[in-house]
Amino acid sequence: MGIFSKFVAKLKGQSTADPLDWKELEAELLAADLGPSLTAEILKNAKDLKGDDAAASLTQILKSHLSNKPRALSAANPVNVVLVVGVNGTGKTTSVAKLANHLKSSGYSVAMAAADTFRAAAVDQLQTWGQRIGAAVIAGKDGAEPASVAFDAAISAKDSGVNYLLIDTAGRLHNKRDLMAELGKVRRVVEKTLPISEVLLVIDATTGQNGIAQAKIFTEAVDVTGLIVTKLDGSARGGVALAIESALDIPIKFIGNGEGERDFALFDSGAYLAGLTSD
Ligand SMILES: Nc1nc2c(ncn2[C@@H]2O[C@H](COP(=O)(O)OP(=O)(O)O)[C@@H](O)[C@H]2O)c(=O)[nH]1
Ligand SMILES: [Mg+2]
Repeated sequence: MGIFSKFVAKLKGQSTADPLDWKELEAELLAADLGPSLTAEILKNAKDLKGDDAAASLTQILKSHLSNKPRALSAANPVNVVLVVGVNGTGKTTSVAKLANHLKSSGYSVAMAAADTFRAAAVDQLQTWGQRIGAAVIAGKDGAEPASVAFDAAISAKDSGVNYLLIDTAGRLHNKRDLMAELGKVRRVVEKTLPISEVLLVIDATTGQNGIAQAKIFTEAVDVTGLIVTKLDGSARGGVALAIESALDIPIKFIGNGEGERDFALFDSGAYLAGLTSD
């Protein structure tokens, strides 16, 4: 049942909603992680809703809070470089592997670069994934700089002519200036060889409003083209995707809903909206 289902059901056949129903809806939207400002905005717009077409009108209102930018992953270049960024623990490395698996299943050739060189375990983690899903991993020697791994990976991807190069990065969130410098350096060295097609920001759905605040720092530091929202299997809060897009105006391109390589899907905005109001 969607977060708006009960409300829509109550409105059926009524000329207007009861004040008590508005209070209840407000509490439900906040509990669903829509955040105070989006909740207030939706409630304001929803005050005009009545009767049998409430679900359709509400869907229109909710849709206006989603991004209009394209959701499909860029395939414009001979080698498409995808930089994956985000806070530690959000699911970057896992998502790089899942995306590689998804692209391979769609018939593309893929390589992954282990540019989180700050933790040795992060390189091992990506290499283990590479073996599991059968995709090449480009890693540096111990203590290599992220930018040098990314530089080598771009040259290797161009030479081998893979369709996609996915670059895993470190998620150290110190301050905006350091983050900008670090990601800017990775971007510049890659761009000596290949253009960057996408920068995907990974957000952990279970962190709610706090995750959105952290994500904003990344969007200010680097030009993010799309989002991957992970751990939707662990989040009972169906509103989080809407809250994220409304706050950032960046399209969610993929979602993660488990720890396995197949627990990954394109974000279907139509189905998502329908799910919010259907029973
Ligand atoms: N339940 C669930 N766990 C996830 C998902 N994505 C990642 N994880 C787990 O989250 C933890 C951190 O993931 P990792 O990829 O290492 O995050 P990173 O630090 O951003 O690279 C790992 O235990 C993953 O298995 C997801 O969609 N659902
Ligand atoms: Mg990682």
